[in-house]
Amino acid sequence: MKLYEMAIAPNPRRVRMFLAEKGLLDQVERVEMDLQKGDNLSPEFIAKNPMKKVPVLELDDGTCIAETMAICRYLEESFPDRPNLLGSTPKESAEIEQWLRWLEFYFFLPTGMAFQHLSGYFKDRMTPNEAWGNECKTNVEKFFHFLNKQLEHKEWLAAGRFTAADINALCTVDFARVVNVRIQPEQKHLQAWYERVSARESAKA
Ligand SMILES: N[C@@H](CCC(=O)N[C@@H](CS)C(=O)NCC(=O)O)C(=O)O
Repeated sequence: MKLYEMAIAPNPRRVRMFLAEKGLLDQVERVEMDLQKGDNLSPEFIAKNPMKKVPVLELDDGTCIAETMAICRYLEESFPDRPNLLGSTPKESAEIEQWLRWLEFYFFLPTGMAFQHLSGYFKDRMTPNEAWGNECKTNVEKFFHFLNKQLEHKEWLAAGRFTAADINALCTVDFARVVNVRIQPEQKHLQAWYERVSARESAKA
């Protein structure tokens, strides 16, 4: 398998951390792309993912899978003997899915929008709107508070154990640094969870 990615980009990190938790990193050849230079806009790459985004997992038969969670689901189902990260009962799967959707819609997307609209990183392919960037950044700050409250009485976000929800939240908390949003000193539950998840070997992947 080949993973098209960029090491510093947050979505590929979610996949690498997932692979590391499953002990599968060595089964994947990593192909580093330069997104700002536009490696993802070449005809060869568009043939792999017409949405022009990384990560893309290319299977040995040439099939290309785009979308972080689609890749993670493929890995989860292909390697069922490895640690489960997406739920092993209907109730667990539903709770994890609920969190994945909250994290995607109300945390990752606003963080990405704030980054794109405030930094101008992709100004060659979009028109940044500072007011929208600031609105998104405010929503990211609100989500930090939400996470802190949710973690008041639990160690992990979903299913009472470490799951893909913790991976996605960690990668987004770290990504939020690019728009200057950080865990606040009073957000003690979030900080304790952050230290727990960051201490895992997979967080370095
Ligand atoms: N929904 C996609 C988002 C992928 C995405 O936005 N990837 C970013 C890097 S983290 C990218 O490739 N950006 C390049 C661009 O927008 O030109 C996923 O979950 O994989």
